[in-house]
Amino acid sequence: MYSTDYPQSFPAGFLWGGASAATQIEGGWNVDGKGLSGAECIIAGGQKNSTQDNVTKKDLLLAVKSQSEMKYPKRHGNDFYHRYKEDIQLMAKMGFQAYRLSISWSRIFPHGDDEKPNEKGLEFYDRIFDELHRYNIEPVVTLFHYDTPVALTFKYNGWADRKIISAATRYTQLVLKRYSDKVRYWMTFNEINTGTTGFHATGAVDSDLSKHEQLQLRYQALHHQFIASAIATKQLHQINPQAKMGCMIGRDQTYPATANPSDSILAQQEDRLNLFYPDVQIRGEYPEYMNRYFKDHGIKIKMKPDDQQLLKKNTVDYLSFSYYTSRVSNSRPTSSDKKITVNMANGFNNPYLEGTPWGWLIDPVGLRVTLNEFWDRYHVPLFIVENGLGAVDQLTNDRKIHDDYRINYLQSHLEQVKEAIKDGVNLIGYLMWSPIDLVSFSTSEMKKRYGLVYVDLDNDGNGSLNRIPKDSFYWYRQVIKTNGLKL
Ligand code: BGP
Repeated sequence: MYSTDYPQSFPAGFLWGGASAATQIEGGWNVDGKGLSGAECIIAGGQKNSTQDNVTKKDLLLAVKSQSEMKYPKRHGNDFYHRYKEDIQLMAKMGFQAYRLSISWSRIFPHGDDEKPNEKGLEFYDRIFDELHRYNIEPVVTLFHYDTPVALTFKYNGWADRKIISAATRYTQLVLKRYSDKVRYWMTFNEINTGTTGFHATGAVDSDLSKHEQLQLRYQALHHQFIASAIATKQLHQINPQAKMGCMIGRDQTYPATANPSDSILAQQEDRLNLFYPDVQIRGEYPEYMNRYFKDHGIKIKMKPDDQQLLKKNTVDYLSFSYYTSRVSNSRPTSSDKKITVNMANGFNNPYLEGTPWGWLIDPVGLRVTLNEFWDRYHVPLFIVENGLGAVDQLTNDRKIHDDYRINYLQSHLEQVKEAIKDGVNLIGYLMWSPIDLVSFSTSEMKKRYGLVYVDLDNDGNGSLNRIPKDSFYWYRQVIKTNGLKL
């Protein structure tokens, strides 16, 4: 019988917690046999940002050199490598039920494709997962979070060469198996939809190419990631049929600038360049609209005969995404329409929204729209695996951080999440970014802070690394305790 009941709030079993990534937290880059990843060298080196288009091999060589000379203290992340027990205890104090982290490929295979894995690296993640389980915190693990081993950039130009797939899937087979009884939730590529901007996602140096050649190379590299993702999904389902594999995209809800149909069609076209990724990974095939896009832009994707079947047969179990902001498509910008780039996406300013100190537009309702649109489109479980506010925090004399702005941000987004659940969306959980302050990815700064816990470390690497809970820490603890009843 059809029931008109609808959920009133967060369901039982909803996973509350937070998220981070190896490159931005771990540190410990020069211990226990770890190799380097391209993105972490660039973050640490500070010469360039790895989300930029103009990273060259020379930059990478320089960054590797600076790394080995230990010139750049930011490379320490927040030193999670040595302080994980304290950090996990703090998460437990907030009542975390899940924590998302990524495995650093170059900690396991220092050069990406070494003959033997680095046992010390594997043991590190064993310790992390065991520690999390001690507090009943479910690990949620990203296999690739912007950290292709730098050796594979030199060898294959990262994901541009199909040969990287066998190295990548040897790594995924190993870790999926090794941690099969410790991890149930996995995801393949972090924000795979940012792969056409910058160096970070594909680990491919293409600064000497024309714009068109660059796009060709990046879409080809992304095809290789789709294939590696499908293989990893197949591996997981064979190893542990109960475990779940997700895809992960960076979501900026897209609005037309006006009710003019030309803005609407543009918004749809630009949005599809992001929806393309979950379309492939959830529906198992390249969508028709991309054929036209590729043709119009002179792009040809080289596929092997079995690729299409592989994609079709190995779709993911859930859709996870980050949400920080929204964007505006404008087909007829005038001089007063301000162009902005937020979260690696280009768009226009939205006069209805306020921005963060870094200009990211704050749009909680956009999150509800996203959740509803994703649920309507895919009907697979959804998982918010990043949402948070980057801000400058002030440590007061009595060693407190009164971050009501962060509480407001998280609270207003959670209110909309609750509405989306009432709308009928099937949501697995909410993981805020990030429990402990970490190095910002797009700016390589420490002062752009996201944590509920403050880390005493400045942009130049000075500080005790001591942890201090912020006001938001106590607020979030209450939210989790009441399963979102008290926001
Ligand atoms: C997402 C990335 C994260 C994280 C976050 C915040 O795009 O997945 O790694 O960094 O954005 O961005 P930023 O650190 O650039 O402020």
